[in-house]
Amino acid sequence: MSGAAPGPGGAAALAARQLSGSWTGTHTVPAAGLYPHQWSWDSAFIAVGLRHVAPDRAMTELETLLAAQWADGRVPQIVYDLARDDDYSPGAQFWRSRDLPGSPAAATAGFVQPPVHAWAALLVHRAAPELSRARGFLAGAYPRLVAWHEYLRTRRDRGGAGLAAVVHPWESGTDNSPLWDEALARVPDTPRTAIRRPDLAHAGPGERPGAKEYARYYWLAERYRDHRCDDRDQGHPFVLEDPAFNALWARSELALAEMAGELRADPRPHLDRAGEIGGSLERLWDEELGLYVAHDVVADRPARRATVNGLVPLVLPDLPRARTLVETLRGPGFLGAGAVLVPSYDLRAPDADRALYWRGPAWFNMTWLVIDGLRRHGETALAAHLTGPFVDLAVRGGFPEYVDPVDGEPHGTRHFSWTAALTLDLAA
Ligand code: 9YW
Repeated sequence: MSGAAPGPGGAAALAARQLSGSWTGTHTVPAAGLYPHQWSWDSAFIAVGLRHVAPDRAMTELETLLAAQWADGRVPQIVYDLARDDDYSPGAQFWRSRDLPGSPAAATAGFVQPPVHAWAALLVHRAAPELSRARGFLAGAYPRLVAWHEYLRTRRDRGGAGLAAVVHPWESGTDNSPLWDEALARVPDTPRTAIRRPDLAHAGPGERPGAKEYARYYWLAERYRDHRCDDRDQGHPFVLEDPAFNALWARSELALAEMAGELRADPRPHLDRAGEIGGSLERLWDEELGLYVAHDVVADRPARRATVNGLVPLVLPDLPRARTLVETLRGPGFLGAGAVLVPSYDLRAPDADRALYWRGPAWFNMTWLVIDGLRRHGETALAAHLTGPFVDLAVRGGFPEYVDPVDGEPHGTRHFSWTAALTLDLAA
């Protein structure tokens, strides 16, 4: 990497400008071109950054997403902009969500993404409490967020252990993570839908999942859609408990407790729930790897891969495993491998690839979560050690989607909104 990076003030200004360019009036696109709609967990991270410069937009961002909530409480993975339906696949035509009972007026995907929203909403509220109160932001968001978490509790505890399961790799937000390999291998690669890959116009094939993976992604999405997205399909072949998804759920449950206090509602059910999810996470602990792994509910066995998903539980306070997680983070598979940001996958693994999507590159949202967790557990020096390269590589790379964790080379699309938003958060 060459060239001088601007100072922190410059980084924040560039990030803010980047986000303004991707604002549609109701939400921010993750990246014009590659991702032209509204994505669920992207909007949460984007709101976290926007709160510093445009809290009104941060509130609108989350309100737009929550307005697309389904009657069963799910907050959808994608809210489609119908004017752009050909630009991303699978699109609104694939899901035909509006044909399903209980779907919102907006056209959406049937899947969900990690529940970071309550945490984000609380941060947004705190950044501008007067605006938030005047607008009724929390009062409007809280019941919707409670319903979202209820959906996870009542419809997604497929393993019966108090954890929410994902039914597709896309739901984890970490699409081709090695955590999903074994389970995905039992999914047929014979979808009926013709697969289009508009993504390959915006990122190289060596930076995106392959054709075989896409075939399986589509087959699995068809199966879920054809069962009316109702979560009752006992034969669904892909049901996994992800440590990152569940840790974020618990962290968001703690945020709901704070919101409840603010709204004079009872925080205790949320605190209890957060404690229960945190307790259930124990089931995902892997002593030998020194981090959390996923659990394959269908095969009833762990998916034993060392990924950044297994470090994300650091965001939880009172985590008995925090010290071991920090050691693993410092260890030879992650920062000890010469990485300056947190790799998505243990770099010693024979199939790790520092350019390939969720199989090695560092993603800015995951590093931001780890930084938050490090601060929470008093590891401020290590948090600061990650923050410098975070801002530097984000700005130098033109807010890339992900980077080589060792040499910082940018990969995927540029002008990626959560990279800009979280840069804004760290540089603000
Ligand atoms: C895709 C929008 C989404 C993120 C996911 C990321 C990617 C979509 O982009 O998925 O086409 O693969 O994996 O986490 O929400 O930014």
